[in-house]
Amino acid sequence: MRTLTIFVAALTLSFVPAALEQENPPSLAQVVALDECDPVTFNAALGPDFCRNVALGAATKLSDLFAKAAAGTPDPGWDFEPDTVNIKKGTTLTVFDQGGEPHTFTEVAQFGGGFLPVLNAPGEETVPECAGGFSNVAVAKTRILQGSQRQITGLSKGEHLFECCIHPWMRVKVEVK
Ligand SMILES: [Cu+2]
Repeated sequence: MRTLTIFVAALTLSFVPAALEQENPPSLAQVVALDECDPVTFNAALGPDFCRNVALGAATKLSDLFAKAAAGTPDPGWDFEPDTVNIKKGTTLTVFDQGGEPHTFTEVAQFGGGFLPVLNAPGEETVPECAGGFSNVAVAKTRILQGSQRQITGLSKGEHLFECCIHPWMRVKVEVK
């Protein structure tokens, strides 16, 4: 009986490493959200603490952000980096907001406009995935606050498109192999 117990214990132990080896530990990939919001003009219009940016002179005033978007030449300081991410299936994608204001990292079928028409390119319609803004729980769940992060897991093989529903020129293409 004692021999059998030892045998079963040994058998169990021998199975543990095999089970762990079945799937490689998921690797990590990172995207950074950047912006250069000007705390003075943004917070005057949008409320205290909306923009908490360490801009050091590189800030864009709120009126300039609107003007550039309306001209179809959106401010390049609002950006996801890198623009294209190639990952293997099982990789955890982490999106850090290092900017001064909130963003969303929202998967869309096709790139298009966000939920604030004033920030969309001329003639660009709101994509369905951004519709309703933060009153839509599905959109609100994709929000990333300043200094925080969102992790994306379980992406299927193929191409995935993500954009910010506030600043829709912030776009990332994720290729999963
Ligand atoms: Cu944004």
